[in-house]
Amino acid sequence: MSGEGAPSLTTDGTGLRIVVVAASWHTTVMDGLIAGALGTLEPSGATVELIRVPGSFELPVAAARAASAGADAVVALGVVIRGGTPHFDYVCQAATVGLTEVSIRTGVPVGFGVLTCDDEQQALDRAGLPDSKEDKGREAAEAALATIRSLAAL
Ligand code: DLZ
Repeated sequence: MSGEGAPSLTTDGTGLRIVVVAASWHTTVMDGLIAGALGTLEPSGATVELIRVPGSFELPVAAARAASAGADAVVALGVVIRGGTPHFDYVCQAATVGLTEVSIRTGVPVGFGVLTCDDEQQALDRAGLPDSKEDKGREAAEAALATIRSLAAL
């Protein structure tokens, strides 16, 4: 999937409570994703909490708890890198379907910042680090804030 065509999104978080749930595998990439998300959310005026979980498989349950605890939106961050077994597919599927289900069931927007990559370089390219081409942590945070505003208009 290409990163070209990404929109410019409103990022006013005044009065909002945003929970960032972040997996812990692949430390360097995760540090970049978290910095990108927090660098968008904190200046936006939102109240921000960061919750760490072991892996991307655990992101949906943390997002569900954040939603039931009153978060206005959740930003989910993780990195899954393909290995030599089908495990990659199961973790990606669990995270993607789980986060989608949480968002639809609770009505709380979930910004999807889970990288699913063939190798570490693909992840580094999207991590918002100084040499990265893209910043998926920032994009997920912007999407979460913008979706809150979109839903409020309905
Ligand atoms: C087990 C596992 C593997 C092999 N790879 C990753 C990964 O690349 N990224 C990630 O976020 N998590 C990985 N995990 C851990 C699972 O997400 C989960 O934490 C464990 O299976 C324990 O439930």
